[in-house]
Amino acid sequence: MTRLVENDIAGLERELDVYEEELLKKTGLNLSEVACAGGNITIHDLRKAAQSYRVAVVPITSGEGVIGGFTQFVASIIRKMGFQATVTEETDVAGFYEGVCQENEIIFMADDKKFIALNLRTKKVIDNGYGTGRGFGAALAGMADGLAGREVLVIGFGPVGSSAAEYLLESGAKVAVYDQNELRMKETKKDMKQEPNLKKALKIYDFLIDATPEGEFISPEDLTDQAMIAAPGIPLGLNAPAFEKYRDRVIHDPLQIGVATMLALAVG
Ligand code: 2YG
Repeated sequence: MTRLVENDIAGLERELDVYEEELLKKTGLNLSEVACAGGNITIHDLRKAAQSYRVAVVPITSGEGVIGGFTQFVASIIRKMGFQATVTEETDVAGFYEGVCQENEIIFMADDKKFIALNLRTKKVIDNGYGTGRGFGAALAGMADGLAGREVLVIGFGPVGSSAAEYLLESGAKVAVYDQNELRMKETKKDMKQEPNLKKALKIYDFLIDATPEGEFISPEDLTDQAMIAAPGIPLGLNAPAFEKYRDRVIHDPLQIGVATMLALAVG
């Protein structure tokens, strides 16, 4: 799991509207709609939840400590979905206490190992990796105008890749998986195809999920002309010329889709 740095999220809060316009252009869906698709809830249910839940985001100082702008950006993504969200004054346990006492029933918090959304009313706890995988699966489906019956290659079968693959199977897609780690490949489900050779596979599949922490390992000549890529992996797996060529069919962000889908799953 890649740990974000301040620079990965600097300035993104004020660009959230532009980000959402681009998402809408590429997928036909806004952030809440992608989140609802990935979270298996209706927009109506999300709107209702926004009237009944308030959200607190708690800064956590353990491990490598607070990432500048992280909790503020998380809160702004949640507000973009129509919810009231605040970053607590206090950090850690004191912050959690403050958030609960202010009657927030959804708590977002992240240390260096786990980033979670906790629903205090239903006791549901959602992991970022799970939400991110499902959200990017839903975004790819939006870009492709549905993936039922289509072949999708998932690169990287960690928490994000495996949940993306789960979402794609639920959507009726034919899922193939590549992971450089043989043990991970063994974890693929029986109805998933294993692709042992990445370069060969990239030449076959038009629909890709890049769920690896590797950067710049994909060049333009590796991809099909029709390729569409949803890339939750940080840093981006496409190198600069590949991103330039395919940018209108690439979805990549450090937090937006993952946080939005965590919220939809947490209130679902
Ligand atoms: O409260 C804070 O500011 C810090 N304790 C947050 C630490 C977050 C560490 N985790 C990550 O940076 C990522 N795993 C977050 C998810 C990225 C998903 N693309």
